[in-house]
Amino acid sequence: MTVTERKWWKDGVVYQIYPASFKDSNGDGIGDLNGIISELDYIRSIGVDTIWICPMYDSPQVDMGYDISDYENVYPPYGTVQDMERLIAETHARGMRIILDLVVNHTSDQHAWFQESRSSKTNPKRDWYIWRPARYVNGVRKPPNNWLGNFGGSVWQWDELTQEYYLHLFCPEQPDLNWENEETRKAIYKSAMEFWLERGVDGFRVDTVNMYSKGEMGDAPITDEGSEWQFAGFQYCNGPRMTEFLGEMNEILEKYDAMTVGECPHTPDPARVVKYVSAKEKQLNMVFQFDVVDIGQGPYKFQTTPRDYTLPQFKSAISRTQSIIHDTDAWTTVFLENHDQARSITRFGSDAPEHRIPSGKMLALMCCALSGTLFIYQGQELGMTNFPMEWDMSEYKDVDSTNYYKMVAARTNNSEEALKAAKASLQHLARDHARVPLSWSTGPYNGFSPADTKAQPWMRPLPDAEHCNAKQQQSDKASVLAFWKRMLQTRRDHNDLLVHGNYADLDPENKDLYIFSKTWRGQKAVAVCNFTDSAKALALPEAVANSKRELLVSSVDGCEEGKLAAYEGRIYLLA
Ligand code: TEU
Ligand code: CA
Repeated sequence: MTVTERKWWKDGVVYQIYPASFKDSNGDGIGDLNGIISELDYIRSIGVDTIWICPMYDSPQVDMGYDISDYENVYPPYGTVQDMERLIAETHARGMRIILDLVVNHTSDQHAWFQESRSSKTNPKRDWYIWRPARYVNGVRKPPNNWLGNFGGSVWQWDELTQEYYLHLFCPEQPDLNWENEETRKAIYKSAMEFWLERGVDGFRVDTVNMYSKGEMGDAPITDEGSEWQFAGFQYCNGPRMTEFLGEMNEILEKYDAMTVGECPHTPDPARVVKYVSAKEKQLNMVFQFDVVDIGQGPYKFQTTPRDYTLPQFKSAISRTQSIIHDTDAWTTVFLENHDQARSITRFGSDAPEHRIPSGKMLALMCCALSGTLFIYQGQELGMTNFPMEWDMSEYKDVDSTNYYKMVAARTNNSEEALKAAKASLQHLARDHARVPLSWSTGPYNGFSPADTKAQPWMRPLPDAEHCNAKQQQSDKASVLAFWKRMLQTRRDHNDLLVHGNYADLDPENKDLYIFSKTWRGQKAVAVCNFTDSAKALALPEAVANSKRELLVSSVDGCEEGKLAAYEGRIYLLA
C-alpha cells in the first residue's frame, strides 16, 4: 500500500455556503457576508472545519456570480472587500479555514478585460479571449464549429462590432479566457488568486478546472440528430496543456500552502482523474468527479424521468470515486450535494414526510463512512429537500432550468405533454432546489431575512420550515442535524478507518442494500445502508456475518439486531 502524507485538508470537513441564500442580514432579500459572519458559530457547531464561499465577487449575476466582472471586488449586495477581510479573520479566529471559488475559465462579458478585447481586432487584449472568423456554408454565416454549450445553444456568439465569433462554453455573457496566452494567465493568477491569497484565504474550489486547455476545435460527432449543436465535452475538457497550466498555478498555491479542489466534469476515465490528483504530479489536491451526481440524468441532463437509475449504478459511481485512492498517492472527495445539484434526500433517499428524517440520517452515515475530504452543502445538515411540484415555473430562476424549458417548448411546438415532463424533471434535478433560502426558523421568511423586512427573498422559501429548520434542530436530539454532529464526531474518532481506509463494495448487485467495508492496517468496519422504504433482513455477506462485530452506530435508536428499518444505516466494527 502506498503510504500517503497526512495533510490538513485530507481530514477536513468542508461546509459550502451559497451567499445569496444563506442569511440576509439587512433585509434586502439577498443573503450577504454579514449574514455569514453572524452564523459562523452555528457552522462551527456542526463539526466542520472549513468553509467554502461560492462566488461573492462583483458580477452582473447572469449565472449567479459565476460570471465575474471584477475579481478584486465584492458584489455590492453581499458586502465589501473589508467585509471579506472580516469574514476571513472571524473564520480563522474560530479555528476554521476558508476557501473561495476560483472561476477563471471565463469572465463576465462586463469584465474590463473583455470590454477591451471586443473593442477592436487590434486591441492588445484581443487575444485574451477566443475569437474566430465565421464559416460560410452556401453563403450562410455559421459558427466555427457545432459545439453545444453547457446551457444549450451554440458555444459561439457573433460580435457585430468586429465581425467575429467568441467562444463561451456557458452563457453568452461568460466568454472563455484564452489560456494559451501567457500574459492572460499571469493576469489571472495575480487578480483572481494572489489578491485573495494575500488576504489570507486557505485555498480554492476551482471551477471547471479541466476546461482551460481546449483540444482540437473541430466539429463534435453527431449524437443528437435533431439539433444543430452537439455535445463536445470530450473535446473542450482535459486538453493537451492542462498539466502545464495546473503546474503553473500550483507553484503559486504552494507558496501559501493553499488547498485546491477542482471541479472535473466530463471525465469518466479514472486514470485521467488520478493524474490530476496524484501528489507527485503537483496539479490539484483533489477533484469533484461527476460520477455520483450525474446518476439518473439524461443525455441532455434534464431529458429524463425522476429516479431513472438503480442502486447498483449509484454504488458503482461511488466505487469509482473511492477507488482512485486505492494503492495510489491520490486523494478523493465525498459529496452528494452542491449548488448545482438538487437535494440528496429527494434524489437518493425519500422526501415523503415519514422518510425524510430517516433517509437524511442514513445518507449522512454513508457519507461519513466514505474516504476522502467530505463536503456538506448548506441545508444538507438539516435534511432540506427539493421544493414541491406545485410551485410554478416562475419559481425556477436558474438559466440552466429556464433555457431547458424554453428549448423543449421550441422543439416540441409547446407540446403540453412534453412541457409537463420537462417540469417534472426540473422538479427532480434542477439546480434551483439548492438555491432557496436556508430554513433558519419558523418565523417570517423562515428566518432568512429579518422579520420586519419588506423585500421578498430572491427565491421563495420552502413551505415545510415548520418541520425542518435550524433553530428547532439545534435542540432536538432526534434531528438530522444532531445526527450529522454525531456522525462527524464518529468520523473524527475513527479517522484512519473512515477518512483514509480502503473501500470495498461487498455486494454490488444488491438492489436494496449498500454494504461496504473500510479497512486500515488490520482494523475493519462495515457500513450497511437500507435504500428502501421498508424493513429488510440484515443480509450480511458470509465473511462479515461470521466474524465478531460490534455496532458502532445506527441511524435508528434501539435498532433491531437482524433487521434494518426503512432507510436505516449502520456501521459495525469487526474484530
Ligand atoms: O459548473 C460547471 C459544470 O460543468 C456543471 O456542473 C454545470 O452546472 C452543468 O453543466 C449545468 O448543467 C460550474 C459551476 O459550479 C456552475 O454553478 C456554473 O454555472 C458553471 O461552472 C459556469 O461557471
Ligand atoms: Ca442582504
